[in-house]
Amino acid sequence: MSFQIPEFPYRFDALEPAIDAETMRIHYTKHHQGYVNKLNDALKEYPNLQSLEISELLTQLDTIPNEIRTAVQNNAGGHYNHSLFWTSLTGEGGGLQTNNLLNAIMKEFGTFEKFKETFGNAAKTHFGSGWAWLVYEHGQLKIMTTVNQDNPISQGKIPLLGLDVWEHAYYLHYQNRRADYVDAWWSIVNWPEISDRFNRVAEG
Ligand code: MN3
Repeated sequence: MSFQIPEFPYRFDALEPAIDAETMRIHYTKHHQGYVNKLNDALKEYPNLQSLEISELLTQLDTIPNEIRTAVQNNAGGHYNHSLFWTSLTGEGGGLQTNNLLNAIMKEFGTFEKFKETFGNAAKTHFGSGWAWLVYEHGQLKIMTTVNQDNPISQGKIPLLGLDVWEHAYYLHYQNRRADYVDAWWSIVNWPEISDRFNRVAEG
């Protein structure tokens, strides 16, 4: 058994103009596929780890043998993060309606605009490669960032929405203008999907 890249959930041009087709094509076929390949490579001699869920690898990093731990952290993380990223986005529109998630956001951040501002600033100011996240922990929503391909689940938090701020996610179209990419990205967030995730963890 080896880890497989999930099917891409829409056309590469589905998120234009926020994210261009060529960026999406390279991001999925080269970067995401690369993480999957390197993860399988790292686990080649460890059949017991190959049968775990990707989330299990990331929540048990301290039990992974030393010689492959960094490779697993980076590449299982890259696989998990990108799988979540594709399904967090849509070209079909779909804003956040009044629902449990919006209520929780208002409770935590005051207004939806304030939430966007705080999350956006975290994404824009994160130094170097990494991700900005909306996570759920102990009944609360929080905003955080991680470096490289680290994922909040390794720190006991449940990721609901993640924004890839690696240059490979935006550089072809936006060059150094990460802030423009972050601002445009809000228009393609799949809020119905994020709301479903929130309802599942809030009930669980
Ligand atoms: Mn990426």
